[in-house]
Amino acid sequence: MMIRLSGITPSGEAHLGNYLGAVRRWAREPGPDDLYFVSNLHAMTTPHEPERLRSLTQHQLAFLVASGVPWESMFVQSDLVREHMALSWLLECTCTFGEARRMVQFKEKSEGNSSVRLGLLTYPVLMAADILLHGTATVPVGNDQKQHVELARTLARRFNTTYGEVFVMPEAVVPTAGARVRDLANPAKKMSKSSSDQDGIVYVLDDPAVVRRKFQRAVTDGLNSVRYVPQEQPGVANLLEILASCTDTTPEAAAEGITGYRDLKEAVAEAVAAEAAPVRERMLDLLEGGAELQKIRAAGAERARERSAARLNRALELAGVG
Ligand code: AQP
Repeated sequence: MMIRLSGITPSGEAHLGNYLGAVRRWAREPGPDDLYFVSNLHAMTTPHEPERLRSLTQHQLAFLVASGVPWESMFVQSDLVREHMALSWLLECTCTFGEARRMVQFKEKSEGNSSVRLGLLTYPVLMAADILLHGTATVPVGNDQKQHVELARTLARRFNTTYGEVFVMPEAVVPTAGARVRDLANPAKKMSKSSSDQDGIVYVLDDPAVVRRKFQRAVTDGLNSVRYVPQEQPGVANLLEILASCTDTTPEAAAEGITGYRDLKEAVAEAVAAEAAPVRERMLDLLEGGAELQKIRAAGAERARERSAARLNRALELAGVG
């Protein structure tokens, strides 16, 4: 089995970047051994509200199901909280403080913050536990997460040689190119769940009128020229990339026949609303019904537990605590 593991963190509601950049691809090109999980334990490294986290976890699971990601391949991380935390502890006791402290994301996110949660330091070890628990062979990650996969490899190697062979050696792979969606209000930034400016983010659950309004307000430039030149016209390029992604074409081809920014914004808003409509409807059904989502969640947890039990038990035994 060549398990490929990807996750989505419920740090906010699902947006167009999550969909066009990742989740639509997970649905369109699922590998036979792929695993997808809602990484809700990772949403606790910064202050969070328990009820909101609970509901965002359901929201992101519904998003995966509604987008067409095979439901047999998904689970929620906290449904295996004992398993993930047990392995995380074994790995924390395998990792040095220096290794954890060297993580670039920790350095960046903790700088100037006087009340950093310890979880921000240790979350790459939890990520290593996510990866190693399920026997993952490949982890599609961007540059910002490569160092964490490298840490998972270091810890797997050290544990295997110190205590005995148990973990598959994971490898970071470059994800198949998906759209890189930028913030509509600030095209220099990527569209992000935790962004403070709501106007720049198009949520999957936004109704079509809201989608239209957000695109009408999207930042462009004073050139009034619809062409794909990202360095000179980042706002227009972002709109063309979104339009191209929704209509399965190239940004250059998407620009053809569109003469003004008003028409461009209308065309993108229409394409996005059409692309998101089935996902939005299915998500709302799943969230309203509850029972179907609960069934999928429980079955996913059961499968994930079965898949990981022998490996975890072996690791505990090798470390002298099982
Ligand atoms: N703007 C984006 N364009 C393309 N892909 C994106 N992804 C996120 N934003 C964009 C991809 O969505 C998947 C799930 O994301 P995640 O939950 O793991 O975290 P993230 O990348 O940190 O997403 P956000 O929305 O930016 O969240 P916050 O604000 O909490 O950091 C990933 O595959 C990601 O690449």
